[in-house]
Amino acid sequence: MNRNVVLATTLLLIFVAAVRGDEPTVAEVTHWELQAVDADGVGTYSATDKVIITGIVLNNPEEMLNPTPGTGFMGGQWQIYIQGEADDHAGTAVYMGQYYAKVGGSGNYTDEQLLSELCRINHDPNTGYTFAAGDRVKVTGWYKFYKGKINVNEKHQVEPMFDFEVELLDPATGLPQPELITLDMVKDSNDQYIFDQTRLTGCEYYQARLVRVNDVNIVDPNYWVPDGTITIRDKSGRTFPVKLGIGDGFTRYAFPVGQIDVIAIFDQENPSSSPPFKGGYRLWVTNYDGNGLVLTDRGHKRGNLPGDINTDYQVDFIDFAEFAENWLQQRAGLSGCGE
Ligand SMILES: [Ca+2]
Ligand SMILES: [Ca+2]
Repeated sequence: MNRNVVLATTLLLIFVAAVRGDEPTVAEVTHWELQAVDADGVGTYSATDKVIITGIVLNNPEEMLNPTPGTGFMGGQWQIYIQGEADDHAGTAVYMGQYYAKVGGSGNYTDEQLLSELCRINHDPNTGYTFAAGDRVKVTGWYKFYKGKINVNEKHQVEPMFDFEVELLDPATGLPQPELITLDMVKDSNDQYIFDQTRLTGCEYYQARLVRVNDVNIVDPNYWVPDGTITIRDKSGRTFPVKLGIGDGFTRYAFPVGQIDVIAIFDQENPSSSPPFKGGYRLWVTNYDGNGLVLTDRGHKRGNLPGDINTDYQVDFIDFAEFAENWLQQRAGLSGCGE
């Protein structure tokens, strides 16, 4: 073929590929780029079909949403938050669910399919390592705007081409230092959420990142249950909702009393699915270790007594009763993988 024919053929192939759209476009983006919003809080990123993001995993997914197949409206679910590093001051949630057809998606995963997918995304494909909070990872996937933020997800499609991949960059780098905020940085003097489209101040600046709020108290401890939402209040009278995860600490321990600190993922889930998306901000604490002063799970268990399930530094019938109650339970997506 002469050079003109080669050029013409190449252009034709590019044109055909573009028209057919058979290869999704993908680019590595910062969380900051991915989370851009307009004046109504609607996500504006659309430069590529898929994105590649990197950062630190902030939570263990099974302490946030129940992965067990068939549970809840969406069936088994899985979600991690990934925080950007250095000057990438943003973060992104990565979500997967079982029953996409309930929300306009292409179908549902069977229980077996869901378990297979959970096993896949809980482990590094190159080493088999089980991901945990504090790992540096790379995620490649599609994305979809939902109630105030752009999530990396499967766009509610069950076909394999919509899968996302999680890969390990560095294991056990540790959680980022939570950013210390006061409620007057995210609530105005009328106790209303501060929304700033530039994301340089207010709630948007902290979305999907780890924050710490000091010297607050819980005003409605009757909502202290797994997956419940409590309210904290500071000395100025400003309040903020704290969504509790489903970590076992919320049943094991009483709520911390008096003035406490809170370490949490700053989240947004707008009450409405239509704009504006300027509300629904909340702090999400996925587990509590019973320390009494800080609403968080420090992740450094004391005692070193095997069998001390409730970590009260003695092995006795209380531990045994819990052991018996949970006998033969398996954690979906972690147990039975690769068998
Ligand atoms: Ca937002
Ligand atoms: Ca014990």
